[in-house]
Amino acid sequence: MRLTPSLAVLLPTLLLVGAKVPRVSHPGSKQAKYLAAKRPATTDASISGSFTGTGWSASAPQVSAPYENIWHELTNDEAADVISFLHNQTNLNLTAAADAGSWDNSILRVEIVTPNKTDVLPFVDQQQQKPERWARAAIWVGATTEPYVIEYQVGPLPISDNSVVTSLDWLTTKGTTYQRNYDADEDLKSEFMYNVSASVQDIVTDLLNGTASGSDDDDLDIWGIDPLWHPTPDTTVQWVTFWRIPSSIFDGETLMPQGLFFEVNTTGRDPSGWSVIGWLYRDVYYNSTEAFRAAWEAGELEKSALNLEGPWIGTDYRGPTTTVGANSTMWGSEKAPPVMVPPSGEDGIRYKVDVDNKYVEWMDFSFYIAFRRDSGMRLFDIRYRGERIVYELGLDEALAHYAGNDPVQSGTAYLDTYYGFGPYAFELLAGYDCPTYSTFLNSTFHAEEVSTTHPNSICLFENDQGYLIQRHSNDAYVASTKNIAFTVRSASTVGNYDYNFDYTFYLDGTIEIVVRASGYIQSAHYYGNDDYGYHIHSGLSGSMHDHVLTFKADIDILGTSNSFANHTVAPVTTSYPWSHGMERSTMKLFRSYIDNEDNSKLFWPGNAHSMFMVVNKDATNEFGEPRGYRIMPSKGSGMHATIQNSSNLINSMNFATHALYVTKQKDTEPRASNANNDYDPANPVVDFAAFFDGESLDQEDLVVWFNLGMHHVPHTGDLPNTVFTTAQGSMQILPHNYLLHDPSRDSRQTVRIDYNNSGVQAVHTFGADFLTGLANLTSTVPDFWAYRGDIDVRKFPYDPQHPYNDTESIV
Ligand SMILES: [Cu+2]
Repeated sequence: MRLTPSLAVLLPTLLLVGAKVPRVSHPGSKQAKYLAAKRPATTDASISGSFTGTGWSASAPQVSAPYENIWHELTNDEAADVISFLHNQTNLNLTAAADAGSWDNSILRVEIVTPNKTDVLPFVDQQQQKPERWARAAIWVGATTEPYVIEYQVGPLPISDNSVVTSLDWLTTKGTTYQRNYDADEDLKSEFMYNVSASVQDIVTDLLNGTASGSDDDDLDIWGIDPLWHPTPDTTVQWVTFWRIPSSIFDGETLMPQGLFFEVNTTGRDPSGWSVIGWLYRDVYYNSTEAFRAAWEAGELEKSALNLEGPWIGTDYRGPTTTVGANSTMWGSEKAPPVMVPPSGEDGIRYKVDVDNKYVEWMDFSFYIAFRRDSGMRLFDIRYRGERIVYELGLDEALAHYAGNDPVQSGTAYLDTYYGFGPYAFELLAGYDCPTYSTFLNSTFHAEEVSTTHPNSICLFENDQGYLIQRHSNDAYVASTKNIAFTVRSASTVGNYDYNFDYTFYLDGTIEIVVRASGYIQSAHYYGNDDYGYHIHSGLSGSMHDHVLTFKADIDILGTSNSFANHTVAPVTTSYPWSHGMERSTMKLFRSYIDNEDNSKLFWPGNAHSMFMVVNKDATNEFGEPRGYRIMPSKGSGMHATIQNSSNLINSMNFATHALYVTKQKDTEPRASNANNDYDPANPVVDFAAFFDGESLDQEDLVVWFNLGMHHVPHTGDLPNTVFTTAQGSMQILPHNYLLHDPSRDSRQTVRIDYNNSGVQAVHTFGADFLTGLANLTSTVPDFWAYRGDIDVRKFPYDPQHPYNDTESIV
């Protein structure tokens, strides 16, 4: 997603010097973010419990994890040690990140190397040696005419005489983590573009009624395509356009494109060699600034409608008087809506948490939570009734590929792990993002030698799904079972867009993965682009784009020897011994396996007529059916990218060509992409296509990769923000002949009422407790003033006496 200037202001420590980062922040958009100073709370804190430094423990009963969370992100102390150790490696010639310029070498980020599955399972399952803990470090190498990013691994941890800095190339498909950075001098490029704008300031003023000069007084911003283009391997070009900078708190810059574009050649690191290639206005291309100026001076340029700031970009309540279209009838909307009420006290909480190990138990499920800078929250070792069913579950990449008749929309294809989901997983707002009675956990990432903690950025809660999981009735009884589910949630605001991630566990053994999108769309200036979206405001097109979010689901069914079954229902014409020789048109179930990676790039079949399952052929149930877990779209129909062979991403979107994939698990293929791919998409560090090399999938350790998302063609209902109700997709992983009956029968939250014409004869509640007493509704009102933002801890130079000397807050 586009990172807007005002967001960049929120996270100054993320502006990695010299790295490819959000375009230069504009001072004009800064001031509004600091309006909300701390004030006294309007209510008492509604969350009981205490802030422990590792998480908000709420009142959840404690449990001790069966083993330590070996996937846990680096602690602040580990990060400090790794950074210090790297600085001791004189051959790296590192400059402290706080002092580094684009021609220095510096540490971009440090993170844990997720331990190899083949090392973890002997430790977890057979109490063998614990896997060594290693860090990975992304180093920005700027002191060269061909700057690059490279990753190393550092360890083992804790740092000792045995620790080394060594190659991480084994985690790539390219054979090296080396990745060229063609956008190293971004600040200079911005300055160059402002100078280009200044050279035609009279035209910009006339057409756009604004100024983009890089000064505090600007009302226009300049940015464009992502990633950059290379018409030849040795050249770098980029199209940019003008955007209006909001003056209010609402950072809706991506709703205000102005319709004037220019292309620059920014090859090399010497700005004196950079040049303007051409201009575009109202679909007319001018091959030089002089040609563009001549057309303007000749009066040939008709003015387009501008996208100007107004209440329409704000998300505040507007009231019925400003409602466009039919009159609003939201009678009573000022009244508090129904709320979920927390069970009273610790006794009412039905899950257990080991906060330090981010380990959770709910009903028949247990799992560990980990967090990554690139991809955010992940779950490990998900067990159901004591058996592992998913070893790893998490996001791997998020693609947002745009299209348009203008070069900026056509050239936009965000790979969001480049920006990272971790840095933008801000604190969740209790009572809104999650129920006030949730348990909240923190997340931490380490970038630019600063450790940032987002308190309360992961929440855990149980809630009633609002519909039953089971019911049946007749003229003698009614039986119903409540559909209570448990959700782990985080949300990341990656620039203009907000992604909400849910992992929800159900009483029938199902796990649901849900992604929802909200926030500001990136729009296009409206001119001649009816084939690329709808006309949604005076000068605005809702620029069409595909969201494809790739998830990894390493499913293990009763061990790691598994197969991938395809059971298809299909029409047949057949006769039977009893059909007197007559053929009947009917259907059958056809069973097969996808037994090789040559055939394991899959689409969801039309009419959903195939069932895909990970099964264990050697673990059949007593009826001879292999036990397994099925994977199937829940909300939406699954997803893959419309665009194939993307001109923008080239070899870096091979995870988005199909709806789902199955591969043999390899320690060297832990992720479908790499955050550094975006630096040079033609030469990705990890090319997902390379995972498919004809290996057997028959009773092997399998990984399923699936895509969620949507074909997003924004309409007027996306203004001012896209809404979660429709912008969502989900996948279910559900038991399939896994147990011998529906396991939700084992929940006591079931009632059976026997009745006849005389009335109720018996009520069966199966030992379930019922709420008593009065609900404390005040406790459901969130303490808005308790919102704390993030905590940065500079690690180099590290001063343990003043660990919070670099604290930044987002409020
Ligand atoms: Cu969208």
